[in-house]
Amino acid sequence: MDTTGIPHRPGRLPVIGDLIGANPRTPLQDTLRIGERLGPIFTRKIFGFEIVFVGGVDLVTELNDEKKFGKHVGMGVENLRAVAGDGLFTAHTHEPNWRLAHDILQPAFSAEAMRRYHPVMLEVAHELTSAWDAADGPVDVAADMTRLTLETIGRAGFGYRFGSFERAEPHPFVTAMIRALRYAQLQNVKLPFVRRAFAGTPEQNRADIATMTDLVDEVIEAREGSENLLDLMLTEGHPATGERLDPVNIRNQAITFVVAGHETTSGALSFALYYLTRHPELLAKARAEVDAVWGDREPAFSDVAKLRYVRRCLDEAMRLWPTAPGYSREASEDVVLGGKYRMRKGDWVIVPLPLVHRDPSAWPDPERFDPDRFEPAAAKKRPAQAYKPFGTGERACIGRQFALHEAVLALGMVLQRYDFEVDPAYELKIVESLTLKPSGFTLRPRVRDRAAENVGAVR
Ligand code: MNH
Repeated sequence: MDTTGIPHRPGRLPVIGDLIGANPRTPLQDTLRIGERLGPIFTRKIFGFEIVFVGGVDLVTELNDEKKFGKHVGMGVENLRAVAGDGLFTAHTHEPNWRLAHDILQPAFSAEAMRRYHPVMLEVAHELTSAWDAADGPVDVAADMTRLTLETIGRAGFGYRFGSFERAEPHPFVTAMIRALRYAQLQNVKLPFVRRAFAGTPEQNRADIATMTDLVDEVIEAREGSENLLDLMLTEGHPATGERLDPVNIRNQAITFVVAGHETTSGALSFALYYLTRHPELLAKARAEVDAVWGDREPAFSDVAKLRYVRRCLDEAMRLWPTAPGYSREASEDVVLGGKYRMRKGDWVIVPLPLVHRDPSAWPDPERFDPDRFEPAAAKKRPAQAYKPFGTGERACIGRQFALHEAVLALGMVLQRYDFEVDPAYELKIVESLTLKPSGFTLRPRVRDRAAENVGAVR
């Protein structure tokens, strides 16, 4: 698009542009730092390749208008097609397989489907608490939340057990996936030697993709015919036309759902625990809710949505660190954005969500962790497009309800069962792959002594 008049960092150089200071490991955090100074719209240019970023709520409200814009499959997402092909996340909206798969898979995310997943989610949450009961030192929160979410999507989606809690190291699928995601993301790095140093070799990448596809093929082979995602894909046709998904697309969907179905939820749980353990008074409030609503019972399906405050803690964690940290929007006609910036049909911009979620016009004191922002009365006062952790429009997250049920359930169970000893020296450090997660964040969980806590309180 025509970028004249859009701010950029001072000191842009010929040829390399804004390269200096750009860290290939932290593109999102670099963009945040730059955006916080430059305002609601800005560009970054590296080797003649200029990208427009839009983080202001007003402009994003225009971009989220489905009549004028749609999802752009570019940058990070385009590269992922090497891994996930025309799976739901990486498909172009105009590819027939997008709508076909969307319509076939929608029933797997209905309220009724969530009810079926609940026992599986509960079983996996118990594996987490068993692991934490047995831990005699600090636990790596993000690693254990990844075990939880991978196991949950494996079992609920595919009837497959990764055995995450029985392994000291991640499952080989996860190791291959993390490397393949990093490889895909770093294909945007323009300097070949930097790219190779950070991303690994094409041979390694081919091997990683083979590890993933082999496992998925094995899972499809071994399917036991319960009512899960895989089952829908293999047995159901389109609700209107009866058309079925082809085998290559099913494999792409399986990889997509395993990846999209666990990384983000794991990060959201980890950030929520980070903020709650940094704010003991908020943790106490969340736990009081769990105690009041669940007591020491195991939660039934309908108990999960009753944890309104726990849910707000997750919402607020995903405001500060939306674990899928952005999306791209493409003009579907010639438009003028914000009455100023000309976009031709096909021009696109990136929406870095942590900037949208910190726009001071919608979020007073944006850096403060405050779950009460999500009380219904407060939320109603905000512009509708100020909070988009699950994306927007018809290409928004299909797994939202799945993720929220799983995350509220797991966080509720953890608050119900443990006190936490924190490492006071820890400062939040965020690793970027496709998603965001706290790095090196540990807690020491201790099973609560309810009887002792209640002394004096109950008379
Ligand atoms: Mn999910 C799309 C965030 C959990 C499966 N997801 C998206 C998008 C965002 C997103 C943002 C839109 C991306 C874009 O516009 O390019 N997703 C999340 C977050 C969580 C999450 C923050 C957890 C927290 N997602 C899940 C889970 C599943 C899932 C769980 C599956 C079980 N997400 C998807 C799929 C898509 C998607 C599939 C692509 C949907 C489509 O384009 O039709």
